[in-house]
Amino acid sequence: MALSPFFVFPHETHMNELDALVDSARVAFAQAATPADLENAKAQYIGKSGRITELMKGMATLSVEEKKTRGAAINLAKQAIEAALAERRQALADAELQAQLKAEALDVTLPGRQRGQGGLHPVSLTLERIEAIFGSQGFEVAEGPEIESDWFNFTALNTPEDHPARSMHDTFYVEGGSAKAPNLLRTHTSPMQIRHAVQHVKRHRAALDAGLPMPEIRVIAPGRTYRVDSDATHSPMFHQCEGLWIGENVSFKDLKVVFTDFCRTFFESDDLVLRFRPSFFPFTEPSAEIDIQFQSGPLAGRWLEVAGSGQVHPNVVRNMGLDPERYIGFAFGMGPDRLTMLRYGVNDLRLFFDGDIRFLSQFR
Ligand code: 2NL
Repeated sequence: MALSPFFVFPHETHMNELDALVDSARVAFAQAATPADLENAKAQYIGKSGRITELMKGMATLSVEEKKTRGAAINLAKQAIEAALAERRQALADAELQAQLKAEALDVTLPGRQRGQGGLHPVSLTLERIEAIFGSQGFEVAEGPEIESDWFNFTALNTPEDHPARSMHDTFYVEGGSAKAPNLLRTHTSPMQIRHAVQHVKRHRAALDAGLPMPEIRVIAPGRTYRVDSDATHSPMFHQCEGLWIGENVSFKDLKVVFTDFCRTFFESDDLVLRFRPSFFPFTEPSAEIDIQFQSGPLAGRWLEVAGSGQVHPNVVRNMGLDPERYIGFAFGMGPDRLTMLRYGVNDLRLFFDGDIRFLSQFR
């Protein structure tokens, strides 16, 4: 586009020194990136020893007439600089406010923080299933102390004084009690069944003494147990659930029926068979290991040991306060930790007790 004939190039204008001063102040203010920079720049122009003050002082030698016009011109320049300063101050304040608003921005459309949903431990889920299944077969649930006396944990259960289970290598002994009757962390939940049976017998003492029949004892004892043992399949703390059934007419057949029903319900499969394999426990005679075999599914074909069992030893029946000639019973003991591993296909017991929520939360 052609230039207008009235256009004048800037270098041809007589830009007076005051205009130049105002321009340079504007540039200096624009370059100030922070309020502190801006105040420094301000001092150079309108501070006590700034350029404007210098110009004012320079008027001393002028005539009154010259002072008037020169003073007015300097004042105009000063006002222009002050206006530029105010404008820049505002701009910096606005920018700072915008930055702060941006930093503190709250996106109200984001989903709220959720409270973690709790859930039961997989072994607790197993214990609940065990209690529900045996509950439906008329078994009570007995819970009690984890610190036990030597009597309830060993002696009442017909365990000889020199039995290896009583050694310091196998059992955690705790303070309290005496040398002859030490306290310990229970190594199984049978002591709780003895306690339950003793209470039951006490409640029905009068009937028993009158030769009247006593209601059957049908109880399970789930809970924490402790042994000096630690590897991929043993933890010093583990769970146990024992069952006890005592009456005048209870037989091994009843145990088989009850336990077969339990296994089929617990593993949600009727395609499963049981095997009772002769074994030995101090508190039962005869004794048997209970193995199960799935006929289909991922575990099919292998015999899996799931419980120990047997007819309650006459000495143990006597320690419950009952006549072993009249009362006979069956007991079994199983490991809920191992049952949980089988049910979910977990191969390392320690995963249950490491407390890693990523593992544990898969089961709830
Ligand atoms: C096992 C073995 C068993 C028992 C536990 C028991 C309890 C009383 C009387 C007699 Cl009160 N016996 N319990 C009997 C046989 C085996 O458990 O291997 N458990 C995991």
